[in-house]
Amino acid sequence: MIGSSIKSIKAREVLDSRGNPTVEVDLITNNGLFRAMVPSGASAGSHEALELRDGDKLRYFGKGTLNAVKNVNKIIAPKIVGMDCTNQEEIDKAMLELDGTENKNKFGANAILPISLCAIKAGAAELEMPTYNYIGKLFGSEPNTIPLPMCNVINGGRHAGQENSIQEHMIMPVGASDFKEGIRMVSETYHNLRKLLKKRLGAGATLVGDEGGFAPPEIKTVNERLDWITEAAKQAGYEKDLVFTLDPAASEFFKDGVYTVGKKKMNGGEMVDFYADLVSSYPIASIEDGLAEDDWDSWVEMTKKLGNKIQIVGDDLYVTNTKRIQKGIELNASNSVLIKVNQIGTVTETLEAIKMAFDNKWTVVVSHRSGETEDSFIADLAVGVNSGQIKTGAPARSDRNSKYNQLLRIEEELGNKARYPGRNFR
Ligand code: 2PG
Ligand code: MG
Repeated sequence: MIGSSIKSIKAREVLDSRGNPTVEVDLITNNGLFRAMVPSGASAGSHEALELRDGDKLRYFGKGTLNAVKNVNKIIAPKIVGMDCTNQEEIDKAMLELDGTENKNKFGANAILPISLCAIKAGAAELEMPTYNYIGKLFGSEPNTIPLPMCNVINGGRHAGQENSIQEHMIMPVGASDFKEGIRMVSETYHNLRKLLKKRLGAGATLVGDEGGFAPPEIKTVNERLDWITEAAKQAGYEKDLVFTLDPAASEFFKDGVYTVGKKKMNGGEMVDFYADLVSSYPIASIEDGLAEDDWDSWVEMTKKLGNKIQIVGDDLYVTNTKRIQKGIELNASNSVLIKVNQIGTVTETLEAIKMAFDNKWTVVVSHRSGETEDSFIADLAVGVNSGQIKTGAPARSDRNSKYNQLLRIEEELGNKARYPGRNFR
């Protein structure tokens, strides 16, 4: 087939938004150059596919990715070059077979993923489609939904250099009539929060964490943080248009059966009660990773108690892995899944995870990582599968806004066809 075969693949080490090395791949077909970059987590789940780091302490404190780069250039590329770029499943399958391990332990998911992402972009170009439409074709959907943005406005936990703290405090503009209006509501609220913080606590309180949300060290409890956000939303005039979502990233403060939030120590049941209290006091619509990644019993308890009121999202719990999602479905451990491409390592497996969730009436939140790049692929992914929700940080910093900006473009491109879920996201 003219134009569709992959002519070359080349990887290199570049920097992510935290200044850590990551892998970038250039893939060339007759249609030109297609590029993809790999994101990286800080509060990563222990069941994720392997992120291969060199371990050479003399380079980037051991975080180098030269071995992953070498795996692409020397081993994977020679097998994939020559393949038809529109054959996504075959490309991903070939890489999985070549790696041959359960968790991409041989090459690293950071070697496999960028090729998979480049292939999607090249395949879309070959078929003269926008990437989201090509994803829709592979997924069997008619892409028309611009996702609700779940925007992080206060960073805590690992992303803000804190311990025993809720990680992400987010707002979702459910009252907007389209994405463009939604992102404006969020941005104006974010800037109002900045003004409030500066006025009352000084400029130091407006410094930001890894995902662009403010990280005021003096505001320690989740209640106080939500109060500040409420005030900022009120001042912006959007109090009724925004709901809150949280990602406590509970595996980070769970040890030997005990959850420690601030100075408070709780067991799983008490942790669920803690969330139940919050849900009755604030307009919280969604809680992700409220419990630790292997504390299945507490997840089941939380879903029983709060599952019909709010969205309960598994991130570290499922790691975009159909085996773990299947277990969650059988146990009724949540009603939603977070999707991160680098947790699993190929586009094909990512789409399978999303399909499994939808087939079981779960919601899906497509997500960034705390270490990001300028690659905006996840915006196309969210539209391509009609996920209805995307979590990609504060409406600030270009690593986060590259995704929001791509969604603005897609919404414009879809014109009258574009749908925005608003309050009906569940
Ligand atoms: C999360 C993510 C992204 P990280 O926990 O959901 O917000 O963080 O990439 O550090 O795992
Ligand atoms: Mg999370």
